[in-house]
Amino acid sequence: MSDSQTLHWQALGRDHHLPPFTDYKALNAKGTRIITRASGVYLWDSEGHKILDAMAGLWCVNVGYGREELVEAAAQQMRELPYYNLFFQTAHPPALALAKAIAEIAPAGMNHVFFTGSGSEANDTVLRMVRHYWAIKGQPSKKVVIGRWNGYHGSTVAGASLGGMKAMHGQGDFPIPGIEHIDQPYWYGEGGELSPEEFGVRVADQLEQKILEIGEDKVAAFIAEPIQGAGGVIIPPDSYWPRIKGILARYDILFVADEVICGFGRTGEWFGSDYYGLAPDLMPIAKGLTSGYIPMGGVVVRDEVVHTLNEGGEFYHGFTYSGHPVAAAVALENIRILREEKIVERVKTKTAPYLQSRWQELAEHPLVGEARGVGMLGALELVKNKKTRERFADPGVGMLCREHCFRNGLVMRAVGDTMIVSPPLVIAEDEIDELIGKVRLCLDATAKDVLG
Ligand code: PXG
Repeated sequence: MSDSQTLHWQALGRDHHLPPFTDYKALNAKGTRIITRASGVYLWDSEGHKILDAMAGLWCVNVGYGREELVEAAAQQMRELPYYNLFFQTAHPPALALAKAIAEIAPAGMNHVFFTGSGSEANDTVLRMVRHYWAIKGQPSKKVVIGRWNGYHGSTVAGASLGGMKAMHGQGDFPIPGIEHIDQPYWYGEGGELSPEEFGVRVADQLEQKILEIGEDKVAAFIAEPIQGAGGVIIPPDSYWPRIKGILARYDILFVADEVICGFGRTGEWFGSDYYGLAPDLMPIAKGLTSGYIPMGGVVVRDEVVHTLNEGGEFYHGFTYSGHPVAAAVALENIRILREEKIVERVKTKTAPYLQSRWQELAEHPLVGEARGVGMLGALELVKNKKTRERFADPGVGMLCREHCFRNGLVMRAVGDTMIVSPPLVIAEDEIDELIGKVRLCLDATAKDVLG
């Protein structure tokens, strides 16, 4: 493809498009990168560069790019029934079959799904549903949802509020009332002199303190990602989830495990809740549900909650595209592929252990303070001083590294100075070798820039 074609698209972007999570002025000064096609774990840009996509798009292309079966499932469903809705006592086969398929892979006792168009809509549904639930149970004052600082639950009003991204909160007075936050279990960044185990207990105990401070009679739910994704692949210390589980057992509040990233095999189990042995009441899902081929989300709901909802009259909530038949057909086919090709098992027994052992080799690099990972998730902390965990004063080291990644044909995401990967679950061992080789190249180039 010619450079002039790229310039043409960049001009269209500048003249007509407002992209998400973007500094418009900064982007317009240099022009956007145009991705034109993809296959397997690779992308190609408009200049013909081949790029290893170590982020699976945005943590979503679990079965990899170019799966014809998903294309066929969509085309077939479009011919048969391109749209109908699930409102007002109607339904269609793909949504019903998908709800059953999800119930089969979800943790025990979670047998119903409310469909949405995205992960953000799933979390808006969570807020609506938990408040409705407590009202039905005669406790309408139980409204407050406790989230965590630096958690990510989407970008709608409820999503941004449940999340704990302070920069997002700063743009327009969020969180909305009725949402509170506790600290994240980010030992490397915030653990100070405590051991990871001590720190895990300390931040988990904040949940109990918060419940007592607000009053149990006012708390509806606690929401958390099993592993924080957008926050920087924050893997809690081993002490964290058992301690949280103990607290949840003592108080009558709902637990929401946001599985938008961890779900559908990312950790080597079907859900992050399986990986940590959690028993959530609600699980928002999206991304890997369709491997990103088409937008879809949902909330998987525990039987006890459903029993209560059944007694509550009409739930005044839903979206035009809740359970869209084409999206449902694609999701069903995606789940069939994950199951029949035993992709989740392969991640658990073969490719994740391989990725994680090779990822640990990167801890030796002079720039890397910590290399951590679970399943098909990995993070590297870039630091000035490995011993003291001191960061670089200039906050752009992660972005610098990211630029080197693009130059070397690799998509790796920077969250501040934390570099993260979340490759397609189908990545093969030789592609993992290529990934590690490229990450090393980029770390070397970054080190040259900042360490001299
Ligand atoms: N929950 C979690 C845990 C997520 O990661 C959402 C909800 C919202 O889903 P939708 O489909 O509404 O985007 C997400 C989304 C990033 C990045 O930069 C992460 C997400 C979205 C966009 C960018 O890491 N996660």
